[in-house]
Amino acid sequence: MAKRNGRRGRKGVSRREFLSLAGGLAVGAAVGYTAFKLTTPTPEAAIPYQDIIEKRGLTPDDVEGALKTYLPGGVYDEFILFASGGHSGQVLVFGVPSMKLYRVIGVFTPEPWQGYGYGVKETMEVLKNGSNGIRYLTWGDVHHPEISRTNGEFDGEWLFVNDKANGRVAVVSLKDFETKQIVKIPNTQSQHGGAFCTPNTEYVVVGSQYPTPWDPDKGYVPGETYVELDPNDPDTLKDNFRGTVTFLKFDRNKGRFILEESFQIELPPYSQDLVCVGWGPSDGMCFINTFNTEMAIGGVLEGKPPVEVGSAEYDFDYLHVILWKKAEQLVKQGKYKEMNGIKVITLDTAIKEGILFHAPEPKSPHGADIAPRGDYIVVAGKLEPVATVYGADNIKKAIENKDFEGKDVYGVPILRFDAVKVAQVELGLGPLHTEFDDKGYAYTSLFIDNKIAKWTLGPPYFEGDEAWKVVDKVDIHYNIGHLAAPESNSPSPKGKYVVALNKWSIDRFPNLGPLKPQNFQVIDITGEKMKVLLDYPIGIGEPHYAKIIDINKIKALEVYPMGVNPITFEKHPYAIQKGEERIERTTIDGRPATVVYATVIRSTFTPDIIRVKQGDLVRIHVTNVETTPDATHGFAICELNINASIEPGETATIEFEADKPGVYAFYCSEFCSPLHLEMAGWLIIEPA
Ligand code: RUQ
Ligand code: CUA
Repeated sequence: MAKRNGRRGRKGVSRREFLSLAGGLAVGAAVGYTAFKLTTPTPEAAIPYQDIIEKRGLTPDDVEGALKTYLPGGVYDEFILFASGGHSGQVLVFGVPSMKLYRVIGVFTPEPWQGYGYGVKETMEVLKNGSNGIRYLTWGDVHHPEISRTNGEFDGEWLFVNDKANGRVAVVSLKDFETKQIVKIPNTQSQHGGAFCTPNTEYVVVGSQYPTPWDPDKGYVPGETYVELDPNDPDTLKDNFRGTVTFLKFDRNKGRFILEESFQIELPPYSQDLVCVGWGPSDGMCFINTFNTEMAIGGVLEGKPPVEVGSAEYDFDYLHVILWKKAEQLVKQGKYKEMNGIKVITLDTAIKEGILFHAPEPKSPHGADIAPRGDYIVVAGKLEPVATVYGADNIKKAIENKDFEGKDVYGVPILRFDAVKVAQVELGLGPLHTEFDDKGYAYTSLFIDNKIAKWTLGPPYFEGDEAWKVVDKVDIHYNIGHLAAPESNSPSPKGKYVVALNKWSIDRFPNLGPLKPQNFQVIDITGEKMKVLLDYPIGIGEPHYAKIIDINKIKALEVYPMGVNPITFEKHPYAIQKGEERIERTTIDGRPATVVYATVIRSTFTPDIIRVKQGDLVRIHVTNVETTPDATHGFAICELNINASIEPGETATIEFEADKPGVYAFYCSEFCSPLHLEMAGWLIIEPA
């Protein structure tokens, strides 16, 4: 494998090959490339392209990849890719096709350069309110980004991401690319199946992953709920654990989840995996693939099979089919139980009222993805070399006709497999996730084969013999998990590229130690054959999924309106104008405090000497009175673990306890001006 794409023994491009290639490219080239004029008679007169190609030993494929992904400064990418940062707790923002990294967003993890979680009160509160009541959480395992939607289409206003490790979801505004809210999902320990929006972002849907310990009356409370987990009791999971799917009400104007208007459905304690939410013919439904319907818990020291063996016993697992619009009605009718601040439709009620069904899925499946018209749901086989395709109309009809083939151990009806399945497509080994383009093709990642398979959807995308056929495969490097195509999983995918999110990179990059980077590969899908254009190593936590959106849909702010609190987008109550700076000694909640009203502008802090008393609570309200784009100032206080990043127009509150006496320099931590180093001041904490 290591040598498959090694650089040894490759032939360079001849001048003729290069010119014909470049000429072909120039014809269809986007703005920026046409100026190249590669087809003029003597291109080598100006720049010795051929020398460069020969010296660097580039192949025609290399040159094509370079020309199709190179982006000159000042020219913008066509698409923006939001990648989860995995266990970095961040979101990474790239351009496609260039793979320029434009932004790293601290979400579940404090991020000092953004002033996120290092003394800035507003951001500390986001992290604190989003913790779980037993720990101040400073990391998350980000898996699935989602963009807010209008009529099913990505609208570019809000970004949602989940934290698998702690059962949380966060809201990021795409006006300033900063985190606004983190919510701990009640009654849920881990959470893999989020975040996915209903077509108009009425709700953000999240599914639990590993079974949550469950008290039938009290649900789950971290640090409190205790149940028996006994490897000798085959019913231990069945009786004492549950899964959940949560519909978090989203207030689009405020950019906040509202738990009081949200609801949850209790699910069997299988491992819920990926969620998808339908539109068109699948509108009102959501789907969750599951594994471990065997409810194995392991116990290798107790002589039991490990989970991965115990959970592969049955030939079929279940795709949950959930009628969420009907569930919403049940909540309106009061058919719920309030548990830990959320309305819960119990498993019994869900069965009795007919909002939960199972569709059989071949053994340990993975992923659930909806075709552009909302008509097909594709579930990949993972352990089976096939993708199983379900028809939305078939599912609706089977539910209506009670076309069942039995019930699970809880009494959830199982839809007859042959009634809901419309196709099974043999793809290759280890199929995981499927994305779609604008021409009726599906692209499925093959983890074990190290490939992406391109295949045709059935009618009305492709008819007759052309339907459900693999048409191409491309090698990727290596161990691909998700893949992402522009605006896939929406009614209007844009095609053009697929980005492979590869877990391993092995020999693709220099060896910089045992922890290798993940590898993103940009793949051109415009031709008959898919073509890898670019490798891009990810030198940070493992991205799982990514969403790609048309760059024109992003409408970010240049500067904040003056005196705004970026967390709420409202006027900060302590914003001031230049000339209003002052220091006040006062009491807050009955205790001594010093409150400072400060401004920053190139290259001055006002005030620049701040005197407080030991034992004070200190609040420094800083307004950046700049109106120039990019004129950000930092506010770092030496030794106190404090750094704020204050963007033009922003007001932020730095809060800390003056618990130890001392004299500390503070300074601007953003190189803002020629006198940036002089932009400094003193914090004096006088001994009590
Ligand atoms: S799923 S391991 Cu997105 Cu393939 Cu998380
Ligand atoms: Cu302000 Cu450096």
